[in-house]
Amino acid sequence: LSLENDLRKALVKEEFEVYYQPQLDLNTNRIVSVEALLRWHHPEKGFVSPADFIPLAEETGLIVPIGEWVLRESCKQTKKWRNQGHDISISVNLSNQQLISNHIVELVKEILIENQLDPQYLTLEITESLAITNLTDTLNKLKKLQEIGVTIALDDFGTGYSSLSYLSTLPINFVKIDKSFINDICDKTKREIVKSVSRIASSRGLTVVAEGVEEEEQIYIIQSLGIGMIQGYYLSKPVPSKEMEKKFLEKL
Ligand code: G
Ligand code: G
Ligand code: MN
Ligand code: NA
Repeated sequence: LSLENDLRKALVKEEFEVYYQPQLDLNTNRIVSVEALLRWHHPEKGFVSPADFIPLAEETGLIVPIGEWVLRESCKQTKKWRNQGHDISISVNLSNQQLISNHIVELVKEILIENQLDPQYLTLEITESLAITNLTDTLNKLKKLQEIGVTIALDDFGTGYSSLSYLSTLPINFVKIDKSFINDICDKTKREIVKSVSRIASSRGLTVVAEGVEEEEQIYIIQSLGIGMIQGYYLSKPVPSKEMEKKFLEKL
């Protein structure tokens, strides 16, 4: 309960920070995008992992204002990077509750306009669990977001109640294959699954992203499976904006 109280105050007390993790396009060998990942600097506990506070934020509904802040903050940062001449896109996690909220499409539009960021540079990551609740409403919102030019990515694919049929029924542009599959990519069975997902996704015109790439050897296999983009510790862990600039953007 005390953590919940602290979480309620965290936005006003400006204890949140957005970290960024690069995504590499294997065809051009360029960092084309970064994923925004929220961090909480708790006044006493120090760094609280999102794995611990995101579920709490979702239970309490606090994820709605917090998620709005992440979206605004990361779009602002991306516009700044683009103004500096870096051709970079932003990928932001969207929680179930944010998508359910009535004004989500208007909110996304508003934040893009506010930052003068072209919708083509924003990707919203949704998860499979979110896809099955309020299906008709969810599908409509996702379609509207695509209509305004925003990219939709299906995150953590292969976990939970994943289904290959999502790849042909959901209005999505990207599919991010969960790191558990990439971790075991040397295992023949896992590799066959990833291969199937990649083939079906490609036939639908979806871009496939491999998450959790840690070793160089994984990249050769990933590339042979027709996967176009990678993300993971091999490139970098999520880092603050300044570090992102130093490590990746200044070289462009
Ligand atoms: O970043 P890791 O960086 O430890 O993130 C842990 C979990 O928290 C992941 O499942 C990630 O998707 C989720 N997460 C991180 N930032 C955000 C955010 O801004 N919004 C939502 N909804 N989830 C986030
Ligand atoms: O659930 P989502 O995919 O949005 O969150 C990504 C999560 O994966 C974050 O917690 C992020 O820090 C973590 N992550 C990113 N790259 C790697 C990696 O190479 N290995 C592992 N173990 N975790 C990673
Ligand atoms: Mn994600
Ligand atoms: Na993921």
